[in-house]
Amino acid sequence: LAVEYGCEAPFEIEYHDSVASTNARARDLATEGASDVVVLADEQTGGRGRLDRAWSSPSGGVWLSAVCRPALPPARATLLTVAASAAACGAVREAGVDARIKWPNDLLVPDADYERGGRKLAGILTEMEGEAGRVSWVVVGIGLNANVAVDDLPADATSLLAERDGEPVSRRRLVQRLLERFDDLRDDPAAAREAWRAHAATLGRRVRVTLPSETIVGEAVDVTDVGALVVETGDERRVVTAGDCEHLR
Ligand code: BTX
Repeated sequence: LAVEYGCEAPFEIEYHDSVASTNARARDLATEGASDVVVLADEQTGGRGRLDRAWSSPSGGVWLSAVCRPALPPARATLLTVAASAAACGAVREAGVDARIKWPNDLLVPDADYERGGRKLAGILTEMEGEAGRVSWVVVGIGLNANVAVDDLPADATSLLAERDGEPVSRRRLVQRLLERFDDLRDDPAAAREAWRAHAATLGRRVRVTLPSETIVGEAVDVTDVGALVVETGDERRVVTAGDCEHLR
């Protein structure tokens, strides 16, 4: 795998042919003090999404996790999720696939049959640890269905291989571009927000956001520089920092 990749990325890369979860491995490295390291696997046997949901990670995908130590208060650590989605979306678009960002953490490819969103191409899982009002580490996990057959993925998912009519993508170039963009955007909240907005599928849509304690329905009108969604419900503006979001039209 290291030979296939051979990236000159702004991160040191640890390669695995197969690993349970790159996020779990990255968390271990983070607690040992690592920084600016990326764990990259061809296959995950126990990939995870949010809320401990399973993430299918067959061989041929891009499953990676970056360990970062940003000088940020915990409330701003979600900036890294914004930077990662914008970076992944940009890299995918360079590979010729029209991906959009669905708040908070999905890349979708629009599909005529899926007017409420599209098929899921990628997902991002950010985990962090902080103390005394400071982030000690953040692990940003990106799962991108690159050279994977759709038969090996859940329904409603797609892959770069499928969207490119069976032509495999260069994972080396994809990861290199993704990590370069991520490195640029993670220190530049204004640029990250602009890049995010440029590719957003959620803005201007009517959405239903499910929070642990309530459900908000309204129009998604903006995203803040740390990635919170601004929803207009008719009588008020709500700023939501996390939750599951459904596009209603
Ligand atoms: P999520 O909780 O938003 O999405 C999980 C849901 O997405 C699943 O319940 C399933 O319906 C669907 N799903 C599962 N696998 C795939 C897939 N390969 N493609 C499309 N849809 C799928 C999103 O969580 C965050 C996922 C992060 C994955 C990365 S991979 C590298 C790193 N390591 C790790 O264990 N997780 C992250």
